[in-house]
Amino acid sequence: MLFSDPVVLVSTLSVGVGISILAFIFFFRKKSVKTQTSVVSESSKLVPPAKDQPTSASRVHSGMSRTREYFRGAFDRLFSGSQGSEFFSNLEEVLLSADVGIEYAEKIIQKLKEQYGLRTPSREELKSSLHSVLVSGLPKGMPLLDASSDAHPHVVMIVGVNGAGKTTTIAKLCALYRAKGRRVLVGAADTFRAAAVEQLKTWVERTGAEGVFQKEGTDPSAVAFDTVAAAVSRKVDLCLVDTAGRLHTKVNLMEELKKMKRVIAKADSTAPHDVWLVVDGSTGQNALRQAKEFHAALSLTGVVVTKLDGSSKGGAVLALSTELGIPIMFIGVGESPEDLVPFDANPFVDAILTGL
Ligand SMILES: Nc1nc2c(ncn2[C@@H]2O[C@H](COP(=O)(O)OP(=O)(O)OP(=O)(O)O)[C@@H](O)[C@H]2O)c(=O)[nH]1
Ligand SMILES: [Mg+2]
Repeated sequence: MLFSDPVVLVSTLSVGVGISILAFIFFFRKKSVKTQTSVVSESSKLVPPAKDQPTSASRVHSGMSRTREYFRGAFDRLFSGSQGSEFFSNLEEVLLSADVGIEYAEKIIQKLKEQYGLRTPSREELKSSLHSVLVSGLPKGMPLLDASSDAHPHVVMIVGVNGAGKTTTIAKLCALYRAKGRRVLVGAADTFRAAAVEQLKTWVERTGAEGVFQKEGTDPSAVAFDTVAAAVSRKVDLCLVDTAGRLHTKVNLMEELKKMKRVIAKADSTAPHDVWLVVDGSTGQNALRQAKEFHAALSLTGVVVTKLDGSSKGGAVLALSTELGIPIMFIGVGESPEDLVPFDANPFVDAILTGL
């Protein structure tokens, strides 16, 4: 017999057992892979619906990350050496580098010195004192313009130098007010570039707003007049007039905008109800200079500060609101439509000082 030889028997048995073990392992590996796959697909059915959209405060928090990082690094250096009056002059440098502006930086240091004398505060103390000084120096958040209860239509002229973010801000405002169910009409009074009109048209269509668009080269004031006249006759809630940011000279730009403001009043004697300046927050002291010039020419009623997400100089917002005395209406902290957030002092200062 084949198995009469014990050696053959043992080796045959071992081969058999080996094959069985391999088959066993193979079977169960396959099964466990299968099981795993099915668990993954089962559990994917259980994934909760997409989380709520980030809140305004969390958008501001992530948008302000560069400014926050700047302050964290600067505080590390500040607390690794200097004491007393040298500490305060170093702190003033830190504030100036964040574009807080000289006048406001001096005021902040003055208040801190009153509180601490020549004693050097601890990091925690400084953080909490700065928080209260900054929040108390900033105007409280403006109530969000409720376009439904105001004058109909509420006309806002949007002005600013080229590239500041005017058209993008208008697109974001369309998204914001359309989401609140308001009827919004936009006028493309930047007729110097065909691309500018097209850019606005796309957003108007995407958000379900309405628009007045005319040929490139049309007199911008004529477009503004037609826009406001259409807004009045259609009884929309909010009317936004986009303007050009670049003309041959700055004098031309200001004169054109002043003329437009006068012409808008011919279509509705109470309009424009607001003139908002859009400034690029990453340009720091330049933004402040621009704001002063535009304010002198057009009597601004509000400022929108954009591109804070791309900058470590978020202090410009502090300089703008404290030195000009014009309310900051919105801040832009990113490129998506929801990244235009009504300005509010508390979450803004929190976003800069958290984790210091
Ligand atoms: N990261 C970031 N980018 C922004 C923000 N706001 C605007 N931008 C970008 O800035 C650029 C210029 O924006 P526009 O809205 O075209 O600027 P404008 O003021 O209308 O410019 P002109 O029409 O040339 O006068 C675009 O690439 C926008 O996407 C913001 O808050 N964050
Ligand atoms: Mg534009």
